[in-house]
Amino acid sequence: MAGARRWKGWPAGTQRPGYAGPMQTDEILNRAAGRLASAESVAILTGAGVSAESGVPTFRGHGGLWEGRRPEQLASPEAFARSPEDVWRFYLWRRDLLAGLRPNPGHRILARWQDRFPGFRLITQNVDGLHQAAGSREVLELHGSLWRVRCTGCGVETETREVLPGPIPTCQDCGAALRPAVVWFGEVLPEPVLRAALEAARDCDLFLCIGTSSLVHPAAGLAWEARQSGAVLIEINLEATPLTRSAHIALQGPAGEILPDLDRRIP
Ligand code: BV8
Ligand code: ZN
Repeated sequence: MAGARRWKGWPAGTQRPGYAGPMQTDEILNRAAGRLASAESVAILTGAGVSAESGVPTFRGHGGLWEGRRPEQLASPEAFARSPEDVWRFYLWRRDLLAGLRPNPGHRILARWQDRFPGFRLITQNVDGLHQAAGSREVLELHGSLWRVRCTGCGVETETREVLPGPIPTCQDCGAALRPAVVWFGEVLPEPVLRAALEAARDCDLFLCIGTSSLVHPAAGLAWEARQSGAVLIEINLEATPLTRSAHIALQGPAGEILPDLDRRIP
C-alpha cells in the first residue's frame, strides 16, 4: 500500500476510540456467564474486533483498513482485474504485518471453550488465522484465509506462510497469477462453510457475537438467524452496532478483557 504505515496499535495514552470503559455491571456479566454455563449448544461469530488487541487493524473503525476508503476498491474481483498489483500490495502488506502478530487472551479463551461447552462451533469472518494459532479447531472461515492463495489459471489452492514474491505472485504449476483465497465483495461464500454456519446458528441455544460491526452479509445475518431460532443472543463489542438492539445481553468493552472475565465467572 502506498506509504503504508505499520500498524502500531492505538496512539499512546489515548483512550481507544469508542471504548467507554467497562460499562457493564457485575450483574450483567454474571447473567451472561450464567447463560453460558447453562447452554446446551454454543455458537460464536467473530469479526475483526477479536483480533484488534493482537494489533490487527479492523476494517471500519478508527485507523481501520477501510477507514475513508471504499472496501470494494481493494477487496473485489473488479479491483483485482483492474489492478492486481495494487490488490496484491494490500494483501502482501497484511501478510507481512500479521506474520509477527500473536493471538490475544480473547482468542485463547475461545480455544479453551471448544472443549468446555457442548456443541461448540466457532464461525469467523476473519482471515488472519489467529483463532487456529490459539488452538481453535474446525474453525468455520466464512471469508477464507490470508494464508491461502488460489491460482487464477489452474485453480490450485495452497496454504503458505512464505513471503510471496511480488508484485503479482504466480503459480509454480502453470505460471498464471495467484490471488488471495479470500472472499471478496460480490463473491459468494464457500457453500459448505456457510451451510455449516447456518446450521450452527439455527441449532444453538446460545449465540455469542464478538467484535463485528454486523454490516457484512450474509455473515451478519447469522446472529438474527440464531435469535429467530430461539437462541439467547449475546454481543461483545466496543460500541453499539445494528445488532445491539436485538441482543438479549450487550457487553461493551474489549473482547480480550471481557472474555477472560466471563470465563472466570462461569461456575
Ligand atoms: C455475497 C475480504 C452473494 C477478505 C470481506 C445483503 C444485504 C446487504 C449487502 C449484501 C447482502 N448480501 C450481499 C451483500 C453485499 C456485500 C455486503 O455485505 N456489503 C455490505 C458492506 C453492505 N456482501 C458480499 O458481497 C458477500 N458476498 O453475499 O455474495 C451476493 C453478492 C452481491 C450481492 C448480493 C449477493 C461477501 C462479503 C465478504 C467480503 N469480504 N473481506 C479480506 O480482505 O479481509 S469483508 C470484511 O468485512 C472482512 O472480511 C470482515 O471480516 C468483514 C466484516 O467486518 P468486521 O469483521 O465486522 O470488521 P469491522 O472493522 O467492520 O468491525 C470491527 C468491529 O469490532 C467494530 O464493531 C468495533 O467496534 C469492534 N471492535 C474493535 N476492537 C474491539 C472490538 N470489539 C471488541 N473488542 C475489541 N478490542
Ligand atoms: Zn496454476
